[in-house]
Amino acid sequence: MSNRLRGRWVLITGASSGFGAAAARAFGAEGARLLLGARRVDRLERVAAEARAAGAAEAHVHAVDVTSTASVESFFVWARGLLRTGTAEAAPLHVLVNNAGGALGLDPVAQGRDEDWETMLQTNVLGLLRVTRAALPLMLGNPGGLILNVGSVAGHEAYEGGAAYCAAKAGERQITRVLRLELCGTGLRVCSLDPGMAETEFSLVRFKGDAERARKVYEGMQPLTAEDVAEAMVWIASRPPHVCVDELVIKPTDQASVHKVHRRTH
Ligand code: NDP
Ligand code: 8X3
Repeated sequence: MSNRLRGRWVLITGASSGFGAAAARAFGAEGARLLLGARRVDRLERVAAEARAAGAAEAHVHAVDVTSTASVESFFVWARGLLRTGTAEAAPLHVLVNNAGGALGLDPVAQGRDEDWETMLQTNVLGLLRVTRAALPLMLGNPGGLILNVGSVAGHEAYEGGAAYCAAKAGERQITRVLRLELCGTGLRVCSLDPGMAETEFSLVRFKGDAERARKVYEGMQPLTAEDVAEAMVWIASRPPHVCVDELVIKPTDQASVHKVHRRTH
């Protein structure tokens, strides 16, 4: 692995579990400096300790709820303090991983719940916009930086019960494309990393704590792990500055499409 990430600042939202936590450990192993956000600070503290043990030059945590502009703004006041903006030692933010998000429910539109729809759009779409708006001043002027948005195969394919989540991840994909156009010429790179089935807390959250229903999602097939996805994130971020991975779809070998998943019966 190159040492392109050593000492670089990497900010990860949704770092308290799943992809975000694995990303903190993986960027940590590259010697990066980490700014980690999510709502569960106790979990973030644990992840930061793991990232430091893996080799992170620094790992700092702060609460953020991406559904709230005020929360995102106060998170960035904290982040700017650590980056020491406006001082002689000011350091740019090199990588922003917009990962916070997820799904709630799998109800058909006819039975859909407003609060689920609103949360999915607030986190996956508006949260990503809020965080990106706040991060951009810390990234502009530093070519080679990367905004890495976590999308999903749900942004490419439709499935029953996925109306709001598929819409949200299609929205993420379009926002990524818009940013790619808006930032062309700044040297900043923008990527949508779009995973298929990965066993994290995603399904537990989607099914509101129903562990048995969550377990069944991956029954008989081998899903991606959070580490598989984090490894892809590090690869994308450590390409040379003139290389932008615009979109990357990563799926389990057992998943050919959202509707075709090979499951072993024994
Ligand atoms: P997890 O549920 O394990 O992680 C989700 C993370 O998002 C948690 O750290 C959670 O932290 C954070 N989060 C959720 N809501 C908010 C909020 N309002 N403000 C701040 N942070 C928030 O799932 P994954 O790791 O799988 O999911 C990460 C991303 O990957 C999501 O965007 C998801 O949609 C996407 N994805 C997941 C796939 C999968 O199969 N697992 C496949 C494709 C994409 P906290 O609760 O502490 O705030
Ligand atoms: C998570 C993968 O297929 O449940 O984004 O939408 S899927």
